[in-house]
Amino acid sequence: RPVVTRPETQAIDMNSRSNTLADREIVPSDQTFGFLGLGMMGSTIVKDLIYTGHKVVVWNRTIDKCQPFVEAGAEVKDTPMDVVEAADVIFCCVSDPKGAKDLVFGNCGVLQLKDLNNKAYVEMSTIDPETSLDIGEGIKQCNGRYLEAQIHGSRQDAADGMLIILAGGDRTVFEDCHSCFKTIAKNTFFLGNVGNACKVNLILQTILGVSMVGLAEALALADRFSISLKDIIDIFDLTSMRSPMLLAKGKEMAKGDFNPQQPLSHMQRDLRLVLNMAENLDQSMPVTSITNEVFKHTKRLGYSEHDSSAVFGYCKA
Ligand code: NA7
Repeated sequence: RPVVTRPETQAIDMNSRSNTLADREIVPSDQTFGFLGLGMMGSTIVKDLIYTGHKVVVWNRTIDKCQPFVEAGAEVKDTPMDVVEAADVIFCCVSDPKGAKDLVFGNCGVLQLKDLNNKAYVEMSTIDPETSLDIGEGIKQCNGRYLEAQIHGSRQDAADGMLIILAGGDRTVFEDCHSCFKTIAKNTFFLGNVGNACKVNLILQTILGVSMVGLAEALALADRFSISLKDIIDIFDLTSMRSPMLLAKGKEMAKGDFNPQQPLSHMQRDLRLVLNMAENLDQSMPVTSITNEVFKHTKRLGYSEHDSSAVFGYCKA
């Protein structure tokens, strides 16, 4: 087994701004926005929301991560329920479906409030359609409005304000979020009912995961032949197969630089969600199944917190 060191956790730079913000005329909504989850994605998004003049109330499980946001002007609350009390629109952006459900249905969770009084809840964590339907139903039963707003893009895309928002559910919430989405995304799609945006997001992740393993396997073969990976990538760049994502990932693989833009554990989570979704439909997905196994094994080698491109580590081993 190769010895794998964990990637360094980068502190959020509260002074950095995406270049794109200067070109966007953003008139901040006068509503109060709650934000649950200040991981890499959440903190980057909140930083820009504060910068563009939104009033923000935050909560994070590890409370220390809230401090830079207090200094930037956000209010901090002790529990998700407290955030909901203080805000009109509440975003959630945590690691996985279980975390997303805990924040809604758990102790001190959103639904402890019983009457949400038409407040809006926006789920940004990557989740499967069933989880989204459950959360949406819970919110609606407590007189709230629900939108799934899945974020497609890397951590760098978030830092650049270049995410793509895929939304489904209550259209009035989608409209309430207009100035927030304009701050963080280059494109926003409303895809209809709850569940649709989750499906589209996971389908896009399938394309990404399968492509990444194909690239890693091919580059590992080149490496065995001692062919320069740089040459392969330069030639690949001239072909009709070229894509910005595959080029970027190929360069990372060649350098062995797996700085997490989209952590490998998130990619494997998404493939697992895709396969569960397909299982319910009896849809055969042999290539995705194998891709999932490759990512699972790469996790076991210690690359969970590295970028998904670290799958090259498995292919080379
Ligand atoms: P990170 O940087 O790994 O951050 C994960 C966040 O989720 C972080 O704030 C965690 O809190 C929080 N988390 C995880 N599990 C829980 C539970 N059970 N309860 C409460 N909070 C939790 O991920 P990213 O920011 O890159 O991505 C977040 C989502 O955006 C993800 O779904 C992507 O697909 C899209 P912690 O700080 O560890 O206390």
